[in-house]
Amino acid sequence: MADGPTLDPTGPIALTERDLLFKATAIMMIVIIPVFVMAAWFTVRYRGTNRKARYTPNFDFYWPAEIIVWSIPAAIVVWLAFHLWEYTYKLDPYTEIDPSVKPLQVQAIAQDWKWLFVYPEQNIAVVNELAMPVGTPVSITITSDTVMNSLVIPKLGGQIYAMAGMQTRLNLLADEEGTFWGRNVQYSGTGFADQQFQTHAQSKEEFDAWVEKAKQAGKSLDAATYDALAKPSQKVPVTYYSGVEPGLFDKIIAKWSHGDMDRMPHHSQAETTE
Ligand SMILES: [Cu+2]
Repeated sequence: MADGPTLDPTGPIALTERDLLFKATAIMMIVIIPVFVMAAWFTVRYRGTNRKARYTPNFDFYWPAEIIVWSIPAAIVVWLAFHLWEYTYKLDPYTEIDPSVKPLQVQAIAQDWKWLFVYPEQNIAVVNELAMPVGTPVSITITSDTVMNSLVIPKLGGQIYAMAGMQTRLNLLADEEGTFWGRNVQYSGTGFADQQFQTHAQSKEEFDAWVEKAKQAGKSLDAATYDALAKPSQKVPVTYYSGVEPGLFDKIIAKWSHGDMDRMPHHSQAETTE
């Protein structure tokens, strides 16, 4: 179902999000369906020409009706509030999916108008393509080297904002092999429409081969190459870099945080990039 990735998830995060969507929709139907039925029924039954319907112009209060119209919506609001609270913790994008497994680290950097993905442990980088082994949790730290962007891979999970001078985080897992579409969903100007990428969820062997392919690129993402890449460009083809300038991700955050240390990533981040 290529047209409805949110309704056809391939990972536990997107699946849980869909569960909540279905549950909330179903529970709201308890009010919505009777309202639509009654809207049609009352219109026909109490039409001016129907002399059989009871005419009660002085009616103004009836306890059973009050109890029904207040208690049912109140119960639904309580139910929705409880489930949103529960799922907000369950789906916290900063929470590791499986604390017993070391996640694959990826750093996502939004640029005008492409996504740069850095794999600090593999020391590679790639523009507009993401790869991950199936069944391995992926921890994506996200920032922007331009205006606010937002990262989403609908088959795997919901969107997280990318902001200059700040770091956000998204933990995902693909439990089936496949190629999943992702993009920026925060309007950012001229090249926004084409700021898309494919995510390849692969077997461990295929992923290792993918890393090897990047390592053969023969072109390293040093400071000068990065500055050239960061300039606005559109419909940028997939590009591999066989090396990455150490600490690049933190430097991009530092560039926009103007020395405001509270907004800098903390120790865990510094350790993974050094
Ligand atoms: Cu922010």
